[in-house]
Amino acid sequence: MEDCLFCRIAAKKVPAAIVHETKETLAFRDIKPEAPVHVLVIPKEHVPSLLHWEPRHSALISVIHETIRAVARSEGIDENGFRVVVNSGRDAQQSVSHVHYHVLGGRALVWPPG
Ligand code: DGP
Repeated sequence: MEDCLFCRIAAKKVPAAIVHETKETLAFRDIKPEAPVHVLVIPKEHVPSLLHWEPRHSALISVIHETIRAVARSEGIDENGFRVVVNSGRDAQQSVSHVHYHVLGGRALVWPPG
């Protein structure tokens, strides 16, 4: 999708600090980090939000989880722990309509989130 920011990042038309890539997924640093490690994991396919995953995506969802694990290991946050957040819709303040998994770590995270 030409007008989708994360599609443009996935297509390398908009620069991003990429930390991990597979054929189907991309992981890059969030431009406004909320923790020492703040990486976004996205499918390269345009899926607007968590509500738009379909049964045909089950293998892709599995690759998303593998990508999250690879990022946690390469960023060195796997041992102490990390958080994965998916904002979905207005009340959760989803600001980019391309599903993305925030991977946050590198400090003690408070709970509950705001
Ligand atoms: P959300 O609020 O859950 O939709 O998160 C969107 C995130 O995307 C937010 O934390 C900031 C990040 N972001 C927005 N624009 C860009 C960009 O151009 N590059 C990168 N790397 N991150 C971006």
